[in-house]
Amino acid sequence: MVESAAVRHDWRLQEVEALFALPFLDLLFQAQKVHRGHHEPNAVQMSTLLSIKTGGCPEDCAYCPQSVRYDTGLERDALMEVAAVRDCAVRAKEAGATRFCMGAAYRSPKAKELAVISEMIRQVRSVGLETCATLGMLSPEQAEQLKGAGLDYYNHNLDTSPEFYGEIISTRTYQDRLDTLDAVRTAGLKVCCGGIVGMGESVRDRAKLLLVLANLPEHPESVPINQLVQVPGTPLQGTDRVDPFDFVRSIAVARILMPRAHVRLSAGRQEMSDETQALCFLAGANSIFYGEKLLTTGNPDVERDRKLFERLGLKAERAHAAETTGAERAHAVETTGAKHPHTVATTGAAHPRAPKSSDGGAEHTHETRSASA
Ligand code: SAM
Ligand code: DTB
Ligand code: SF4
Repeated sequence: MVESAAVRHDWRLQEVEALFALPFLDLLFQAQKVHRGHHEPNAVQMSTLLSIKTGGCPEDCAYCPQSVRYDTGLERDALMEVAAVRDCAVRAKEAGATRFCMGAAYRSPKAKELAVISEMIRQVRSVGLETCATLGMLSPEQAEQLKGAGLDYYNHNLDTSPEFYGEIISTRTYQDRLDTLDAVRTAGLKVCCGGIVGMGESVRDRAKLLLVLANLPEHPESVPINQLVQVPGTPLQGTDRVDPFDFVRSIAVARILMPRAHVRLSAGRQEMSDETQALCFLAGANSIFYGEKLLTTGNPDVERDRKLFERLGLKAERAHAAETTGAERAHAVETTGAKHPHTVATTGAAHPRAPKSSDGGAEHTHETRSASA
């Protein structure tokens, strides 16, 4: 690994737009340099998604098949039973995932629902997986409750720039989202926050979304960059498709602005060629959703990913220490076996269908990180 550059929180729009305007190869070279300064270059973190409550959502997000306002033919499902969620987590772990993300089509969860979900989090943790949830808006008390249940990450996306946001969602504000992110961070949870490319936004909107993320007081630990999955019945069905190179550019700029974050190549992989995905990894993506389903739409099957990882020499990254936050993280030694005895077995060897683990069975993975956050 080469020496890490300082992590900045004072990016200017002009600088971000200048990155987007670089020749493609110059941008990728810069992103790859940053990537190698902060991460193991051939390791990819793997999260599996499960929709624990599907459809019937009162919000009007124009991209989303789960909104009650659009006729997408999606069947609604009530909140799942805890035992069924646990079974899915066991299968995800067996397939090689290290993090399990539970998604619910809520505007915000109710107390009764949060009590059940807290139990799901405890069960998923006991399987030996990192936990993530995405349940809509949270109050500070709800975020604390989830932290108390052992939640590691909370996913809440800004989706797009503050300026374009109103074209996509009218039922909650950008500030509502920032408030939830603040509650999540204050509760000591790790933040997973990103957006969607391909909703008809301009390059400036992409730059502005990444600018907001990069200038947060602390960068999100995970930054999911989704390519819009066009679902018939949603208002965004039929939007002009994004040029794959422009999608790769968004990944590269996210990598440069937020050097320590895991940038996740998220929704949209099923429609991407292997070559486009390889360019995303070269641009600094080091996380994926793994397993044949996202929430309600498809994702590449495990076999396709296994072959892709093999062809590219990529390895599955092992689970991180669950309890480090803030200042601790700046010097964190990323442990696997010590804190998460159950995650040790999450390797290619134990699960022949899973992409190979990144440290080949070593006890610890050390990550060099700049201390200036
Ligand atoms: N209801 C919760 C919320 O919106 O906060 C959690 C689930 S919601 C499905 C999580 C995120 O998935 C959205 O913020 C959006 O970024 C992403 N998403 C939803 N539908 C998508 C689609 N069709 N294509 C790409 N990303 C999508
Ligand atoms: C995120 O940024 N992408 C995921 C996760 N966070 C929850 C969701 C993608 C959903 C794609 C459409 C669907 O499957 O319903
Ligand atoms: Fe509801 Fe979340 Fe879909 Fe928006 S993105 S409609 S809040 S499930």
